[in-house]
Amino acid sequence: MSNKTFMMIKPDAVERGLIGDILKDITDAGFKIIALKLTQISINEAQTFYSVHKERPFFNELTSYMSRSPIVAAFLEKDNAVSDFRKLIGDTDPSTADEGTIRKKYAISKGENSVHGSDSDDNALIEASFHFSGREILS
Ligand code: IDP
Ligand code: MG
Repeated sequence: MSNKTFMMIKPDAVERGLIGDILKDITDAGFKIIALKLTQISINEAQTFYSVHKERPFFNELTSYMSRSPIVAAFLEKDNAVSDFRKLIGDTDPSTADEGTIRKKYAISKGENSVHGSDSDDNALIEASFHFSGREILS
């Protein structure tokens, strides 16, 4: 499964009308969209999705932000999808992200950083399964 990754367009970017721009950057970079939806998660779902961060000082800020308005969830396919997507989005903090990366172009802050990208093949599958049923994923 090393050719798939999961991503989200986060509330700050959906609120600013950036869904189209960000999806274009992703497909221009060679990723194929194999599942896609506009949705909104509850605070409880945000706490589950980000449970690995539950001891971090920003956990409450992160989970209220991620549940405050709609997101776009997508499952993507490309060779080396996880690492290539992390390169495409750049550092967590836009102030240190490389020029041309999605976070450098669009993110507001380290917290409101416009996009999520899975950090491993295992997490890509876990995160995609959180948002998509089998029949929503193209093969
Ligand atoms: P990543 O999204 O680049 O993998 P993580 O360290 O896994 O970064 O953190 C998950 C998310 O938590 C980040 O994308 C960001 O939205 C938020 N976050 C991370 N560090 C901070 C912080 O120091 N303050 C506020 N929010 C943060
Ligand atoms: Mg992470």
